[in-house]
Amino acid sequence: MPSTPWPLPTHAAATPAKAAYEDRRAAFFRDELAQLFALAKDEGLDITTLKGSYAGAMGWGQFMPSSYRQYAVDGDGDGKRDLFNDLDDVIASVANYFAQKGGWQPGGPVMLRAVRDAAAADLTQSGNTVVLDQTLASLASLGYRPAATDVMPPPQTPAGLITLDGEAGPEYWIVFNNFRAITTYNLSRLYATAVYQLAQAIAVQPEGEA
Ligand SMILES: [Ca+2]
Repeated sequence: MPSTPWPLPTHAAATPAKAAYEDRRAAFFRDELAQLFALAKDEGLDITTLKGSYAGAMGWGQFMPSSYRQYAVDGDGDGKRDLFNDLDDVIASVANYFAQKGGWQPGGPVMLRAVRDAAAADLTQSGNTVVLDQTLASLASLGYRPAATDVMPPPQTPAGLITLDGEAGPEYWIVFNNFRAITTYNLSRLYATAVYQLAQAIAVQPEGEA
């Protein structure tokens, strides 16, 4: 069985137990501590052996205890949801998280590079939350059109615009529901973009090549 690819330094109960009293999010961590004990009971785990990160997240997918209880699924059908050792469970559970919490749409668009007209309005969204307050059609009317793409979503598809720092200056990207779904797992736009671009690279990898 593989173990997590990085050392998890902390007893899984230590962070929520400590933060339940000291942290500005004490109520959140008190609930996570209760969830951890409930999780151990549900899954027959020995709480004294569980390891977590400094922030209380556990296993390959770095789920908090409440997310583990709510979104973990049994990917290999052995009757257990094991996010510490079972990669089939890990992958199925992250996919379930995307679907249940993020509203992931199978086959739906994630993001498209945009070409900006010289006179386009400034639509840069501040903060991390991705807002889908436009459509492909409204973005085009404001001066942001998708660059060449094999699959063009319908014009009324809800969309947002984000700006990323590229090697050659600002990059404009039109993002869709499935991009927002990834940000429910990790709020960083750079993280969501990296997930998408890595997935694209894996998808085009010829079979048998490493
Ligand atoms: Ca399993």
